[in-house]
Amino acid sequence: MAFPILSAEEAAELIKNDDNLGLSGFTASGSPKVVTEALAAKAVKEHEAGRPFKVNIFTGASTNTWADGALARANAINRRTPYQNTPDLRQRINSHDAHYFDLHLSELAQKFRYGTYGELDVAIIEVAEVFDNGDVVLGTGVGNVPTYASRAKKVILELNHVLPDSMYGLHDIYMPLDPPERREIPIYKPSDRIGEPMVHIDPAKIVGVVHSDRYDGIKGFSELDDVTLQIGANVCNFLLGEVHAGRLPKTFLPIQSGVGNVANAVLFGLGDAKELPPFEMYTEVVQDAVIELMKMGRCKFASTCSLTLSDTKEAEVLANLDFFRNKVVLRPAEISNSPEVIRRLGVIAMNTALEADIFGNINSTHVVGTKMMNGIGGSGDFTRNGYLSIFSCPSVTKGGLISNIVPMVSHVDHSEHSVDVIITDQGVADIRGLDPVQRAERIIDNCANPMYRELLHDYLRMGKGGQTPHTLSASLAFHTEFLNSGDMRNTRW
Ligand code: 0RQ
Repeated sequence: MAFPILSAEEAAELIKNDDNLGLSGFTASGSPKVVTEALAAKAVKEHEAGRPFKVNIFTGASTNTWADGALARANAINRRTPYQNTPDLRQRINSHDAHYFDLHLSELAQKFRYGTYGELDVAIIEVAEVFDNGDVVLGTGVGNVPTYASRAKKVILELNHVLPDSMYGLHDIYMPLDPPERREIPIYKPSDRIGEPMVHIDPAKIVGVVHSDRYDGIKGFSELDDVTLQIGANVCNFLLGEVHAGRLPKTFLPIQSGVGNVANAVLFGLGDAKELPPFEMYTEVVQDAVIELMKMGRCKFASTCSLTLSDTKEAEVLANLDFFRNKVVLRPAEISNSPEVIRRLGVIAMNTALEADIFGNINSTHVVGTKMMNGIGGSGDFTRNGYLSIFSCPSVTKGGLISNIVPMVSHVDHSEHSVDVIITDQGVADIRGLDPVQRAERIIDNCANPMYRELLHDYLRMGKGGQTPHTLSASLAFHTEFLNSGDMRNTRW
């Protein structure tokens, strides 16, 4: 090996207070594991010695308990973007200990290259293999590695021994030129390869290699229940209707599916819906369900930024890469989430809402309008540019205390202009071509839980005109009632 072997602690010593760090990986997969954990321990010691120590963390998406988790527990994160989902970091963000800005995932790499966030001091990159000329084979997630590796002043590699050498060939690494030289990204079908299997890193920048041997640490999903099963069935019926009506080609279009339990359930629904043809995915995360769909022959191919798999599923896939090799390609986030490619391929975008309002606006990020949950992630990249943009969620949460269909969302991530269809366990509201009042009637009748329908209809009737008849003084009454009594059903107009 041409590069020094370092312990995680020695690598952490190379990182200074207020450094900008670029981490590999995407939605936990392929994120660093041991250097960040050692960095958190260093931060604790620095704090105990009365010295400030915080770093700015730029990633592909969320990371893991040894990166975001450990650093947040050590209160060692200053700036953070573009997406996160660890409970400890969530708490730091909501108490303003960590300054998080929520960003469309497709944008971060180019914003870094444009110089928006300053220089990158250190990139910490998990790899499956490293060659003496600086070429590396990445692991289960790509994220923004090509940009971080090219921009960082120093690169620390985590050579993860659970990743087999046969990872070679799964990745398609491509970095677009920046304006005004940018050309089209030449992807015309999900399986097109336009780049190279490895990332080239200037060997002079590689300051050391640290050994690790951990899976990505992603938990399994909640068991499917009646509600999530019904949402999955409703999504499939809707898509089937679109094929029958000729609005979707019989050969189907590539699918994107978001993160979380609801998205996982929707994917399982697609496995059962044998009337729909086998499909391809142009997506950013491949969750456990997709692996099952590939084994069943339902999913023919997935272009993705990461294999976001629970540890048991990750071990299974890594042990059977020959089966998956011609079914998966892993791309950088700015390519997997490229608005240009998503629009060209005609992607069916399927994401999850925390809440939707009766006029079609979506909140995917802020609990009761204030507390950050995870972030917008790639949902905006896909929703705004998809052929068909679908949002799903249960009609109620917390046993009915919260209605996920509300008069006005308490935070807007996706506006009515980008949303085509809303689906809950109650049914489907296809809101294409409807004016705001027509949309509201359809969403209330088809998607709201019966225990909230009358309240929502009354709200709509209360409006005194205008194209979107809100009663501004009452538009957030569901939320204020929940904060007051803990039950939105107590709302009175
Ligand atoms: O909380 O765990 O305490 O019970 O929110 O809800 O129903 O389990 O849903 O796991 O599918 O996640 C939007 C968060 C949904 C996710 C979100 C509470 C609920 C529960 C989770 P508990 P569920 P899921 C691709 C695209 C944004 C990013 C995105 C997400 C918890 O899908 O982060 O789509 N999406 N990226 O009880 C208060 C409400 C609530 C609520 C649910 N209205 N008010 N709490 N909850 N609705 C991937 C990437 O971009 C990387």
